[in-house]
Amino acid sequence: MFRGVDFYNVDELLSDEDRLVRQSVREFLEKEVVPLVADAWHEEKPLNFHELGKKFGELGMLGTFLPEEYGCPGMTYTTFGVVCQEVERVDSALRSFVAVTSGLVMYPIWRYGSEEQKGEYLPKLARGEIIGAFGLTEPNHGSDPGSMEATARRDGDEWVLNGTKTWISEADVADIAVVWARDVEDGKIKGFIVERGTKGFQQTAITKKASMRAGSVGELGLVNCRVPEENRLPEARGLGAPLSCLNQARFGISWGAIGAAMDCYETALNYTKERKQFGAPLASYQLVQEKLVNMLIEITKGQLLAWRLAKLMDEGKATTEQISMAKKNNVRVARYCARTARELLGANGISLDYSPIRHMANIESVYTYEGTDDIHTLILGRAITGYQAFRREL
Ligand code: TGC
Ligand code: FAD
Repeated sequence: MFRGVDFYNVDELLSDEDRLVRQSVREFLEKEVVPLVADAWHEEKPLNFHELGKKFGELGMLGTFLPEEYGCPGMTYTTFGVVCQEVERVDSALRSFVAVTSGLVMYPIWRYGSEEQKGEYLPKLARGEIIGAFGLTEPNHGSDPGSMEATARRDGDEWVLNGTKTWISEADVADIAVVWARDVEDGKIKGFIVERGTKGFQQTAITKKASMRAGSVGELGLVNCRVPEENRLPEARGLGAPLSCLNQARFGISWGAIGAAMDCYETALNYTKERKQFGAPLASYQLVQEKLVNMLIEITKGQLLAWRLAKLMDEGKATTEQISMAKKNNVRVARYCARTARELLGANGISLDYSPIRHMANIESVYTYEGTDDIHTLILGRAITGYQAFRREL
């Protein structure tokens, strides 16, 4: 079993609960999920999150950081980070499912929902009984969700929703979706819970992906889709509401990406110790050692950044920009490690019998979603210079 990459004794910074949860998650994943992942990815047959989700729920992996109410686990952001690291070590699609459920579906309901909405949906989501999706991105508005075209029109006790959300994780299999649309009356962005089967609500899968093939992504169509006023998130007012949810999921990515990087590093280390060329193990050559050492250094820096961010999150002190830095840096680390590990495995590196090429393809999604690498650069650039460089007048 994987023993972890821990050159700087980061484990000592974790609590007993963090380590206990990690051990249970690791044992479950190694036994039940690892054997399925490469085939699921190869065949683009997404893992069954309706089945896996229930076990994830039992292990406290869904909404980990939410307080112990409405059936939520009541642990810390640090424990959530540890969970994300474990699942993404196996496959990024697993972390996507955990981060979307926790940060993009449970969090908005907990933070912006009514008592009835919390009582209705949070226990089921925490137990993995239902699956959720988060619809923000549109065909014409990805990095700039503030320009979204989806509309919400009040009609008596109902809202009529129109628009298209695309590239939505678990869109096709979700039982509920938290969907964002602009109120045609006051121009403000509002959040709605739309249930599967609602008239005018279409859920379709996107296929032929060359990344995240063990998970599902799709489109949500809203065609005169009517939802009752009770399904509007009453406390969500404006773009800040969906963006605050992104903070939670971006935090999960900052830990998760290091999990993928660790798996790549460990695979490359084991392989180069075994594989001989020119009569000696690859690991005995200086050029190979340099690559392994650089991976380990980047992983260790990323681990420390993620750990510190978790502590700031637990204290309620993390800023959006600190989250951006950790997301940006740690996804870059994963991208670098996946590519380097792939290289160190030679021709075997392009086979799905080894994990690096799968991580490498998955990480391209992670580099793009939850704010592209460029968008996080601009968020940080705005913070340190005071100039926003997202928009320009033409
Ligand atoms: P801007 O004027 O900066 O902000 C509008 C209002 O929102 C507030 N705000 C935030 N609040 C909480 N958390 C954040 N991260 C926030 N960022 C901004 C801000 O204070 C303001 O509030 P107020 O009260 O002053 O109105 O908005 P902008 O339109 O200029 O956009 C800024 C920008 C570009 C940074 C933002 O649009 C952005 O982050 N774009 C990236 C879009 C993105 O990340 N999409 C992700 C979709 S979900 C997804 O990818 C899931 S992947 C699946 C998985 O996670 O596994
Ligand atoms: P664009 O915004 O069109 O960007 C294209 C390129 O232009 C990028 O390189 C970008 O960095 C660059 N760019 C954009 N603006 C600027 C600028 N101002 N200055 C410089 N460069 C710029 N969305 C959801 O709402 N929910 C989900 O669950 C979800 N899941 C996803 C799952 C997967 C697997 C993927 C791949 C995407 C998912 N997304 C989801 C969508 C994701 O959030 C968007 O893809 C992302 O925000 C980028 O938007 P875009 O693809 O439209 O790219």
